[in-house]
Amino acid sequence: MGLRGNLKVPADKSMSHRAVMFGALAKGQTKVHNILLSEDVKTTIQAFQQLGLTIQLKGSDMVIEGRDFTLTQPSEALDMGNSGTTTRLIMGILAAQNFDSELKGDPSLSKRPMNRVAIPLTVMGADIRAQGVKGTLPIHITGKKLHPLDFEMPVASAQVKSALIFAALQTAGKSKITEEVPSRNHTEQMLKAFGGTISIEGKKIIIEGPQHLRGTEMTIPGDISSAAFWIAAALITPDSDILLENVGVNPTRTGILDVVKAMGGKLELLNVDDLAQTADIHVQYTETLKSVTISGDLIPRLIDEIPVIALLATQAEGETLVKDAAELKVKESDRIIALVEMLRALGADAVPTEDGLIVQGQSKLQGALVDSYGDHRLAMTAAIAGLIADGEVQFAGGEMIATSYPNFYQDMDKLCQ
Ligand code: SPQ
Repeated sequence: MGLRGNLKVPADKSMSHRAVMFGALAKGQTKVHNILLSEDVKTTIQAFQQLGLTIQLKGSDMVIEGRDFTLTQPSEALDMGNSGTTTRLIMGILAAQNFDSELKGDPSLSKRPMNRVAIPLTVMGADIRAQGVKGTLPIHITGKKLHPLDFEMPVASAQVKSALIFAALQTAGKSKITEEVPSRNHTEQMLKAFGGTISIEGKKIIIEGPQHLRGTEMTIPGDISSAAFWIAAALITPDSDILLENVGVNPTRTGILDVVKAMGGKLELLNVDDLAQTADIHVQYTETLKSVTISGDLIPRLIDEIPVIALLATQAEGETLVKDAAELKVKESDRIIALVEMLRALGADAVPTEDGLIVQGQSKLQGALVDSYGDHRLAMTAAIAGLIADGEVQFAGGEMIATSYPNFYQDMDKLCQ
């Protein structure tokens, strides 16, 4: 049975986190419509409430009374849960505040490297003490007056870039961040929407601080990283024809659309709004998908979609190669190892490489008990595999899906009726 009908996917997670943070740091009121209330975004909201913010939620509308960069010292450690984005971005904010704070996280987050943010912030004069060797949580931050930075990003990471932008906004002078390979630019775009200034000169981002921002009103579009699961599901499930409405199509996030086109998938964008960077995505079952090579600048544009793209590759003719994606090793799980293990358990032909994986298509998938490693994107990939596998796909850790997509199963039921 195919997937059919229209669906409004949940709001963008990256943008929702940033809307809370900018709303907190601006002066005056910010109204955010269609905010994502997933576990990760709730983590951000709760952290800012502990930092003294008044945040009102009514359905998916949020009203936040900004504090003009002056937060209150929290009375206990801020719990970052499973959210890498909350942790890294808040480090850039707290490093320049006038108080001490402590960050802790769940076991998965407590393994992820925070040095990538702590090191450049320390160069700015920040005082950040981590307990683990790789700068892992728990972390203690003593707020300091920072000085500007001229930094070349060693890895393409929107989280590192955003942390440094938040720090630079609170620092007198011109900070420069050079990004060899561009990563998602929601922070830069949202900064402008809140009345801030940022200049982009080629690969260099320049922020002159200190700045004051003003509250605004915005609507968050659907998350292309969540839409990706239904795009893949519809392409590989016979008799599928779906329309995903009002999805964010910021070009720094649309690598999956380029890959699907290169694979020969039946996908078209309708109602494209260039200004809002949104579109409806129409996807149909495609009998013959071709293999592709995914590498270089394309990787940051689809980094979170690689698990479900790899599943797609099991149904494509030929060899799909993913390279330059070593970043996958430091996500909610080691997504190279965990993904290959899952695909193999399902009967697919997949091998890990140093910086990615190779998938040989086409394989008939079979039901199996697989491990999602407590990683929401792997759990959703397993659930989509279950739509086409012969037999049941079972996995533990399904509750982690709420990290980014609380209504995942309801939406699956809607599309699979
Ligand atoms: O927040 P978290 O846990 O790091 O979330 C993930 C995800 O799969 O949802 C990564 F595991 O997305 C990151 C993404 O990989 C969200 C993000 C952002 O909002 O800035 C940027 C990417 O990470 P990075 O390290 O490339 O900056």
